[in-house]
Amino acid sequence: MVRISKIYSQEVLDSRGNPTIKAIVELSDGTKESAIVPSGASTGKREALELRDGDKNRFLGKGVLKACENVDLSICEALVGASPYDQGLIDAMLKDLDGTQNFSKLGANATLGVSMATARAAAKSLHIPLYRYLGGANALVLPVPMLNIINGGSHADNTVDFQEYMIMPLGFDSFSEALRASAEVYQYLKKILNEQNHITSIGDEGGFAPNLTNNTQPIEIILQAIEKAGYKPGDEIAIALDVASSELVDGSGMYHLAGEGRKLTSQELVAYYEEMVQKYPIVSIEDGLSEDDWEGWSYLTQRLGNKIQLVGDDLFVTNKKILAQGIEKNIANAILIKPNQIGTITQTMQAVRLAQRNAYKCIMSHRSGESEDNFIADFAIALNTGEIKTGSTARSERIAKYNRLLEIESELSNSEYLGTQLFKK
Ligand code: 2PG
Ligand code: MG
Repeated sequence: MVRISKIYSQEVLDSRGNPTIKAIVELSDGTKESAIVPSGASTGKREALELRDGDKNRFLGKGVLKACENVDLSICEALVGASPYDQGLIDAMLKDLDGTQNFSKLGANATLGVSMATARAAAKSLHIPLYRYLGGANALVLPVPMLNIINGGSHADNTVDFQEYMIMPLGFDSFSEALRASAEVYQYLKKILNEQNHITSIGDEGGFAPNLTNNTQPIEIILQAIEKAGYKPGDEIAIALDVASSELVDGSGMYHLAGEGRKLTSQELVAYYEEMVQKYPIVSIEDGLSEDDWEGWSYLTQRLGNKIQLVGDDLFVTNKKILAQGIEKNIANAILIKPNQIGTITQTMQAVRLAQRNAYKCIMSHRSGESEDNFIADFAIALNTGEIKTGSTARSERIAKYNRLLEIESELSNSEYLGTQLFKK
């Protein structure tokens, strides 16, 4: 029987130059695999704990040596000798060893790194791709990408309040064609920004970060870029937003649109979205209201839930218990899936299953702090999420995921790209 023979870690850097964990798992058959954990900037309050050292003399307090030590000592001791092929048991052992609800003892960065690296090692040792190991013969849906081509909010130093302006290439028959069209739009967007004398420096997720005067101007410019590239806005390429509004709300529940110089109640913000949805081909809004504003969310879902995808990110934090409350209260109709919000592969899969059973859409997602690790590409296919959010068509840590999806598409004989079917009722 193949067993886990060694687990250890290394402190490496993420795409923002902050430290993160690389976990390495070795098996008794000689297999060795690793995984690098991502890190968010606009994090939800109820996410699992990302353990940082707090030692101001190293990496401004952001070092992860304690989390590395947890991998090297207690996690290694507990898991050595276990079968790598029982992901559920591995992740249950990690949960038991930690003993808290949110991995506040070991750190979710430590546990997720080990959880991912174990799955990779198991797949490699069985000589099958990761998507096949995690998803079986039914893993075949290439996800529609959400490409964040204008960055604002806490991902860029500009005047745009909303965090992400994304394009969704729906009117295409394959992932590779959809990605090509998106890359073309990105290049035209750069040309247009240049022509209009806007800066073309980019934000954390590879989207441009121009200083624009309000939160609809980015949409207008993106629509021009779609047309210039020769595509039909809406039918072929639609718009998705991540407002990340938990970052905009104050203690009294008012939403500050600093770039527009105004403050809105949640009802007023919903009315703003309704106007936008009427005017523009928007198919999805993420975190339209804050993680604590469940009453507002209920109203938002009543107003727009039948028309567009409403995604809970900070709202649900990939947590099946919180998602269950949302389903019960009829809040949102989709969930963003970020493995490091919850801390293990198994718990991530549980959230996806619960969502799919209740007809909530799932979007596999990167974090704003990423690395060359492309695990989420395979994971999206394994779980047939149908959608993935992993940045623009620039910056290698984003491209690593897209290139892996291209590779998988060429490898699969029975792949499906949902395209326009994604939002068909
Ligand atoms: C988000 C993410 C990823 P962060 O809000 O959806 O785009 O950002 O990783 O900073 O939470
Ligand atoms: Mg988000």
